[in-house]
Order: sequence, then structure tokens, then C-alpha cells
Amino acid sequence: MSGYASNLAIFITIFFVTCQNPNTGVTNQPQETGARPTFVTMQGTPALDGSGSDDIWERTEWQPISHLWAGAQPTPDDFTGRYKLAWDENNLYILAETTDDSLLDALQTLERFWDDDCLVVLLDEDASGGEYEFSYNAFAYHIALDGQVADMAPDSSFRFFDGHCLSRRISRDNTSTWEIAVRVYDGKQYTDGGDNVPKLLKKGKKMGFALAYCDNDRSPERESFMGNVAIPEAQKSRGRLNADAFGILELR
Ligand SMILES: [Ca+2]
Ligand SMILES: [Ca+2]
Ligand SMILES: [Ca+2]
Ligand SMILES: [Ca+2]
Repeated sequence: MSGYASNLAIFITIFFVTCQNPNTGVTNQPQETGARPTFVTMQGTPALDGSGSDDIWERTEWQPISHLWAGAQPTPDDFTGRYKLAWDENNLYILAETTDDSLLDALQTLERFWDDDCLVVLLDEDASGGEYEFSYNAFAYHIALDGQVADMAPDSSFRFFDGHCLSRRISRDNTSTWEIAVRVYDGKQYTDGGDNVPKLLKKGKKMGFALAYCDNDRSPERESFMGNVAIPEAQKSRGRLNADAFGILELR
């Protein structure tokens, strides 16, 4: 199995749901439904400056990045992560706060981009689920510390997708705040080098979504891969990617 495939080897259906809190407008209380986890996100446009002091973020609750997908279980000092979501007509917004004891940006090429510290946005625009290793059925945007965005194309080459995720990051001591605007593309229409136009987002839209962090501090390969949804143990060694494991993100 290739390093990329084994690193991202995963995924299946999971079982908790976030639901709306009538007091704050945004929710997060997990519920057992037997279906894919569902995240509800509210409309609002933050200033993309790397600071979470926006009205929409103050009205939104944190959710954890706490599930081990691959590698070693980190201690809280090694890695802790949490995030908030919002949307407007043009973008899905992510505010992520990661605590990492050593920020590593050793690789300056597309080679093994997942072995540097990076935030990973997994997006399945039509919530179809299914394989995406050899298609754009879903995107897996790896956002590096320098803001560059990498993913694997259907032909198995690695490419930059910098225009798909604009981000600002502020790091103080061991804590980084990432504020990200994600353009949403229809993967069925998307072509490399083509005239691809992002979709306009509307209330009620549902997308497949997951968020993860690759933590490497000093090793030749990534040390920990932590995600926001649970992956059953039996699925972690699977070599095939599948968007069925993503949560369902509903725009409210
Ligand atoms: Ca901001
Ligand atoms: Ca670390
Ligand atoms: Ca899809
Ligand atoms: Ca690190």
C-alpha cells in the first residue's frame, strides 16, 4: 500500500450528531442516530484575518478534533485541536485552533506533503460518499503551515489547490489559529486546468465534511493523524479512501 493510501487509509459510517442549540443558534450536542454524524452550521461572514473575534465565531461553539485516525495517540501537549464552522454564499468558513508542541514545515515540495504539519479539510460537495482516490468525488485539502494547499489528483499526481482554500494563521507559543475560506467545487464537473467555477451556497445544502490534523514534530513520517469524526478500529488499515466516513454538514 502506498504511503499516501496507508496514511489516509480509513473510513466508515459513524454515530454522533450535532444539533442546534436554540440559545446560541449553533449546536454541538452529540446524538446517537445510527447515521453519519451531522454538523449544522450557521450563516455568517468572518473577516479572514486569523483572529476569531468575529460576531459569527462568538455565536458558534467549538467542536473537538479528538479522534485518532492513524499513528500514535498524542498527549494533550503534543496535539490538541478544536474548530468552528460557518458559511455564506461564497465560502465555507473554518476557524481551527490547534496546539502543537513543535511546528514542522520541512518539506518544500509536493512530495509527501502529509508528513509536514498540516490541517486537512475533506469536502464532498454533493454528500455522495464513496471512493475519491481516482476522482474528484471529494477533495482532501492539506493546508500546510505556509498556506499552500495540496491534494492528490485523479491521475495520482500531487497538485496544489491554493485557490480552493484561502487561509490566515496566527501562531503564538504552541497555539495556532487558522481562519480558512473554502471554495466549494462540484467534483463531477471539475477538470484540472479547466475553467472551474465555485458553487454558490444556499441554505439547506448538505455536504460531506471532515477535518483533521497531521502532526509531525521530528520524525521522517507523520506521527499522528487526528480527525473530528470517529473511525472504527477495523477500518483504519483500509487502503482505499472513502467519503462515507465524512460527517454530513448542513447549512442553516
Ligand atoms: Ca477573523
Ligand atoms: Ca506535536
Ligand atoms: Ca461527491
Ligand atoms: Ca507538529
